Amino acid sequence: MWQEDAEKRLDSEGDRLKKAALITGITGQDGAYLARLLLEKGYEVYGTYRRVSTPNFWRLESLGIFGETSLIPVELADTSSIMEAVRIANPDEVYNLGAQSFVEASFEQPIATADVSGVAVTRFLETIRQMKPDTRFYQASTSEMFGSTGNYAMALSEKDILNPQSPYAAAKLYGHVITRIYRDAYDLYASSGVLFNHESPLRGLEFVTRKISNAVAKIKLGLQKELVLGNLDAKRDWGYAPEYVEAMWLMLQREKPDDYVVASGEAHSVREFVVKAFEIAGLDWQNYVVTDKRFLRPLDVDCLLGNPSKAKAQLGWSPRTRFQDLVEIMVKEDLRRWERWLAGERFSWDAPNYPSEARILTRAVRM
Ligand code: NAP
Ligand code: F7E
Repeated sequence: MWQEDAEKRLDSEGDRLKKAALITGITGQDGAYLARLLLEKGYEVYGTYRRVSTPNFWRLESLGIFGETSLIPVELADTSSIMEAVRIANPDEVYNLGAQSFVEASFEQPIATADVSGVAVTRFLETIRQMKPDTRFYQASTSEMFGSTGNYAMALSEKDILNPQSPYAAAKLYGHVITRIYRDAYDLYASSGVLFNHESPLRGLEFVTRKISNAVAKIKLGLQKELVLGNLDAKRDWGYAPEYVEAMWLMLQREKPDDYVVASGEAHSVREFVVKAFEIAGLDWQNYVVTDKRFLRPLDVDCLLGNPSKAKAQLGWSPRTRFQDLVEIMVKEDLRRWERWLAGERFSWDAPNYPSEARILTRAVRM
């Protein structure tokens, strides 16, 4: 099957008709938006998902692209499954978005996080180096690598010091550095995007923005009574995820690989997000929000503010959706979902029902 896939991308002269991209973590927020973008650009899109008892394809379904991509089971802790994915997809571009991405969970599972979010980057780079060294590689690095600066006004750029404060950020720093090392040592085309927080209605419910927008919608509709949060003073530079995946693609279209900060250039506190979200629903946040130290982290980054000047100058990328609009998009979408749920509609994530046209490529299919 995978050989047929590779052949379909060749014309009669043996030249490529379509570029192929392999996205790890296609079931996550960024993976789903990036898959849609690359499909729109005419790519053959392969995505990796985890083999679990109930796979998680709701984001692909909600973007209407579930049957449009080829899905390959990959466990990032397992080198052989990564090699198999590269063999199947034979990619021109790899976007390594798969990771244990929740900072709080990294304090509970530091070793698994180090493996999946850190060491797995070397598994990929080494696979590419040995199997397909002309592949362009994107690594999902993060603003968390900067850690706290103690200076709320400091907009961080590619040149600033990296000082991680969580097992997640430490794992990502390893992935960031090893990407640069493979670029310099083996002349691989490997770029890292140092992305600041980016959110959307497809954000996981454990992250603070979606936790807030979902709670506001449920409170408004009488389905929830209160919202329990941790550190309301933390500040983040929040942007809109569909715009951030454009920057990933732009990075791999440059002549030479490099690292880029991608950010909105504005920082707001969790409290500001809360106030705005409740305001959009016509509610006073003070009647519903409580704090609990359960949601405080052993170490938290107090403020992250990014300076995307290099991405603007070299990639021609700029953020378009401002903070107020982002909050509105998220609250309105969660309100719409819960209204539909109250009207009796059930979603794919309530009762998975995957369309039969989905092309799930397994070892068995390849035989
Ligand atoms: P996400 O929604 O948490 O998605 C993570 C993806 O990784 C999911 O598809 C997940 O699969 C997959 N994954 C996790 N563990 C895996 C494993 N052991 N083997 C195979 N796949 C595994 O994250 P996101 O927000 O889209 O972020 C994408 C990437 O950018 C991540 O690497 C993240 O660390 C990084 N990043 C994110 C932000 C942000 O603000 N969103 C900012 C900077 C960097 P399941 O669906 O099965 O869980
Ligand atoms: O927390 C505070 C929390 O979990 C943001 C990931 O995508 O972006 C994300 O990491 C802030 C923190 O995102 C709650 O303490 C308060 O200060 O939404 P978050 P994050 O940790 O910034 C970076 C760039 C990534 O790379 C990561 O993969 O909000 N906060 N109360 C809370 N956070 C959560 N989750 N839940 C609360 O109740």
